[in-house]
Amino acid sequence: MNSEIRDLMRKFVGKYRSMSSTQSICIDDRQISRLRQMIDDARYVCITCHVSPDGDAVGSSLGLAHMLRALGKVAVVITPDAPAKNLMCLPGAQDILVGSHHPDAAARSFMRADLIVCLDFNEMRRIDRLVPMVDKSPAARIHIDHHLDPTVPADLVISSPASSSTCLLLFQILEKAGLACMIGRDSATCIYTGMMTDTGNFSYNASDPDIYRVISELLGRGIDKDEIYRRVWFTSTVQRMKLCAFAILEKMQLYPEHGLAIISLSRQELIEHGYTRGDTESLVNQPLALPGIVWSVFLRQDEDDYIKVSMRSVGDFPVNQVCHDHFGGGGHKNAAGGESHASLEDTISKIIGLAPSYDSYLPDPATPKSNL
Ligand SMILES: [Mn+2]
Repeated sequence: MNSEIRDLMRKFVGKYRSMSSTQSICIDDRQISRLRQMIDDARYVCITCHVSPDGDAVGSSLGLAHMLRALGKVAVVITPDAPAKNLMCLPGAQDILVGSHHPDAAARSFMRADLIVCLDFNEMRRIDRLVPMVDKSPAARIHIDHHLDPTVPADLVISSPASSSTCLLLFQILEKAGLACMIGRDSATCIYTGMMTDTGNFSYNASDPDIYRVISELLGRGIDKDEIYRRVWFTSTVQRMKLCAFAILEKMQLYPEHGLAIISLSRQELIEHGYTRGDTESLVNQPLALPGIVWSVFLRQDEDDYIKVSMRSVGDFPVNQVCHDHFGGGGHKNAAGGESHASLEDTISKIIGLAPSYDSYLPDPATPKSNL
């Protein structure tokens, strides 16, 4: 090979190698050895995650539990309330101790634990009824999460808001701690689930090349990724399909001048359609498929005086700012949430009223983005 070509190749490989490492997280080596020490010292580990646990919360909790059991530890996953039905197919999901169903057993378990691992939440109030139980426990505590502004009190905090999922972060941490060899098929299945659900099946927040290296590691452990997708993600019920169809057909309001779409569902409408938790999951993303819509709002009236506000956006539109400034919430630039205690009508009027003040974030139609 002549030297000119060799130089060119070196340059090319160097360029892409440096690009690929830009988003990979940096975890402090001291944190990793502390984590390893805490795991080695523990015999009875409780793992907990946020209320209304999603794929990432359940996936990371079960993924870690399987790994710890392979190490010979007792590992108990305790969730504040029951996970959505589609997650119950995950290996070990049937053994989850649900705090709302078995509060006494949950409290006893936390008291017995010598280590508690808190996964996928940034504030204690996110574990709802489990807060006093965890607070009372004498166990050492590890907190691993990817949400912004973590405030969970713990002996070891590993926070990485740049990570697309807690599951991805967990795998990278276990790998660094020399424990990847203890991750078997069941653990890998659970970890893959959270990586998949938190990125909409790798359709957003999924440009970190390390995601795909980790997927390849998980595939190597025998996971059936297509089956996980089908069972966990691409599964529905007649009620859910009809509710989402109704929401889009009858309840979607478009304000193209502000790049805005609003979908709202009242308490009454939810009841009429036999709503169960998880049925409106990812509905908020749908309007973003429309040309010119960069900001999507979904309002769900869970109680007469409580509306769950969810927002998604594309590009530079900062929905975390909208949620923070007006709905007592926050999140990421393109995915955020908050709440409203006004009526549904008043909440919609409020959003329409504040929309013009965010027009400066709309993409400039005179300078359309270049093609891919
Ligand atoms: Mn998550």
